Amino acid sequence: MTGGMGCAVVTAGPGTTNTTTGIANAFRAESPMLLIGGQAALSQHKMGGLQDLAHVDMMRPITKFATSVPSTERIADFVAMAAREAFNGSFGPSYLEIPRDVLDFKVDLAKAVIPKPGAYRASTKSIGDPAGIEALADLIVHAKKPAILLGQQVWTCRGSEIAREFVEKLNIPTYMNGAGRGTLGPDHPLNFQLTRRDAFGEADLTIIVGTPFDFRLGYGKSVRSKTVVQIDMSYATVGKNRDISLGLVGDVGAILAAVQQATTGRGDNGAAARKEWVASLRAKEDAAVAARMPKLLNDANPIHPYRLAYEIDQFLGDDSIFVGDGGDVVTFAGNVVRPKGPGLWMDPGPLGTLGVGTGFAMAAKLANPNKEVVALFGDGSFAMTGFDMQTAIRFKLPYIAIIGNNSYMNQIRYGQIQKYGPERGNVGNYLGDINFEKFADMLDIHGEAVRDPKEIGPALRRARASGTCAIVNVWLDPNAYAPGTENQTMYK
Ligand SMILES: Cc1ncc(C[n+]2csc(CCOP(=O)(O)OP(=O)(O)O)c2C)c(N)n1
Ligand SMILES: [Mg+2]
Repeated sequence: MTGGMGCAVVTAGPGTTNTTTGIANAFRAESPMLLIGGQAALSQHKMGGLQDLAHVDMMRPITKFATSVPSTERIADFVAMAAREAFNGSFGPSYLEIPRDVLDFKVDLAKAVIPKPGAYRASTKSIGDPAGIEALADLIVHAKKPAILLGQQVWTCRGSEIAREFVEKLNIPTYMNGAGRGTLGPDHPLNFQLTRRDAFGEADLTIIVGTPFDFRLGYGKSVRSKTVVQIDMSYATVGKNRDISLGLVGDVGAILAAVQQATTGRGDNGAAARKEWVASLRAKEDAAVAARMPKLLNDANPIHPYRLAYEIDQFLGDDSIFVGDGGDVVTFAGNVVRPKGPGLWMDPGPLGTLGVGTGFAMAAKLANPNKEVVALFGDGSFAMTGFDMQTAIRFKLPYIAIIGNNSYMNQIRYGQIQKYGPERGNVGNYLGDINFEKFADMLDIHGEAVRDPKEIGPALRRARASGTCAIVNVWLDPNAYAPGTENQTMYK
């Protein structure tokens, strides 16, 4: 959200265990952050002190760096070390445990190691091997049917503008995922969404930028073109799960800028020869959008989740930050809701952590006081952390919580029905009909329930007008499932 390192300070024991899911989420999502936790005094090490636990062992597999600080003189030095590690390769979380006596002890300033801000680590804006830059420029100039996928590192590196210029100058059809969404606005002529399978099958060159070959790309299998180039901040990610024709490691924005520079002066960079390719994909994309439109405009009652997703897409302003936190309902929204610009999309990420929405919404508002935050929750997901809305109210961080309420944990229910038969679908997944709008009364904020699809838009506008935190509880058809859920793509 800020581009810099987030920092959280928590107590030892349960304070630290409470952060594990958040830290694990940051680890998979490559978010730079520093967690500082307490520990019993070193003088009572392993004696059974209050809140004593093996925190460092616990944090090691879910951080890039985890250690205990051995002395007061070295605290600042360890903070610098942890920060350096958080920005090493693809970003991520670091953890420091500071025992109570190390924290309380006073030392002579002259004896302390205190790295200077700005002087303790190098720039991360590396372009990697210059030969790789030339090689990719060469491939692009000669490609007749290239396609590109812009992943979240484009946003992490704050390379959104560079990426937009890159695809525009080189005329390359563009797909986006994760926090890379919004790099091109919804109406940009090179923004494609529904034709990725066609494009990655037919392309003579596919460039994957800042997103791993993980489950979201069928571990690389969904990229079927002959020439595949991968650009990533992490050396360990490039070439993992599938062979590549060329790999480039460094800051993805700096690399795209250097490659574009290397293509300039080489005729028209091949851009004109790609017109037909772009037009043929555009025709397919338009046809797919038109074929889907009746589903989005569905005015059935109970409300179809596609209709809710469509109404949210229409509702979002140019600056609205969209947060998705749910199962099936967010899978529906994933293909319909389009952020209007870069940095306006937050989702559970590759760890798939439900319950992130409330914290994400607060963080988004804290980092962007002038932007509206709109969060879509499943009813199950809202129930996990929704109560913390009172924290948002206390800190004056308003956001609109839309609950796609189908009374079930539907994404899991679907899988259970498939595996164990219809009579077992509800086991563990039925949540009941919860009138979440009444929670708004308790908090003294705006809340309402919606059962008529035509009322979604007006209800969202009333929530916006309230200026406070608001809850819009939208009752959905529990027997509609997203195509992604039906195909169980998250497991493939
Ligand atoms: C913290 C966490 N717990 C459980 C899961 C597994 N899970 C994935 S989707 C889902 C259903 C969530 O229900 P809801 O938020 O109501 O969304 P729906 O599928 O009904 O739209 C669950 C439990 C998860 N991803 N994260
Ligand atoms: Mg649900």
